[in-house]
Amino acid sequence: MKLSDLILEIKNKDSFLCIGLDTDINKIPKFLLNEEDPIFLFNKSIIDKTNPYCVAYKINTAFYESLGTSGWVSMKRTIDYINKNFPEIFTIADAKRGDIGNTSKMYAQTFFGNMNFDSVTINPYMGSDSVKPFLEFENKISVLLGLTSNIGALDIQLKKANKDYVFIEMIKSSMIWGNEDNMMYVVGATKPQYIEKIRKLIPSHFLLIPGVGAQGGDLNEICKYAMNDNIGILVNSSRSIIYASNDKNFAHSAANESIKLQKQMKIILSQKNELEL
Ligand code: NUP
Repeated sequence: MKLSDLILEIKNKDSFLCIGLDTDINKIPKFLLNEEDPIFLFNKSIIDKTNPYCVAYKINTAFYESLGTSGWVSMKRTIDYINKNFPEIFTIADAKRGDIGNTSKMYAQTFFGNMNFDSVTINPYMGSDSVKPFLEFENKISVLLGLTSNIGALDIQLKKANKDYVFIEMIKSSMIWGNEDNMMYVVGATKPQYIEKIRKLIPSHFLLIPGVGAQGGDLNEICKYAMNDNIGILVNSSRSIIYASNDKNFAHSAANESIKLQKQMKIILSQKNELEL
């Protein structure tokens, strides 16, 4: 998918919501466990009810890989289901890969070539040769970890290197590896105080912002600094949506949580439009 298609979908749906399918076999409703593929069935139910309110689904691969072969099968069934039934929805493999070039090429083939995700998250700290193989795929987007939402971001990313933070130096170096059409950055919703600085450095790149919901990030605060003329952000929420309830109506509850966020996003988008008029 091209970035321009994603922007169109954001405008059509008045939403920049990304729903995280962090599907944990220990957290899904117990009655699903009798089914042949509970993980896929859970995802399918969530997707069927929430797709009108979101523009992206993010599959965190750890939840699937931890189950071995059956997890990979559930992941493939999920991505195929989205691509077949909702091709307008952007998909993200949250896999945080990256290795020497020779190996990164295989990771890129896994998530772009074989699994057919639109994008994959990449840990960029091994440098340009570890990211380049992902950028060679056409109409795919590499999402580089910029400033992450976790407390451990303080340990390295928010230490000073030269005059600036390590993560700022990383963005400065990496922004020339690709362009605004094939690269995005992850910026945690829990660290809004750094977003203005990031936007000065990369005014045009899309940002994938996780951390709203269970991690406590504030949607309005993020949007104030992170949005650009092309909207420029996808905001992810996983647990607060997909585990909104644990009974037979779980997918309906997930839809209700999605609607709450989508409504807030619609207001933010219309306020932005008014300001620009
Ligand atoms: O900095 C990051 N923070 C983060 O939470 C980068 C991420 N990729 N994530 C992922 O976003 C995390 O692994 C999980 O899949 C999702 C957030 O989930 P939740 O806190 O909304 O449940």
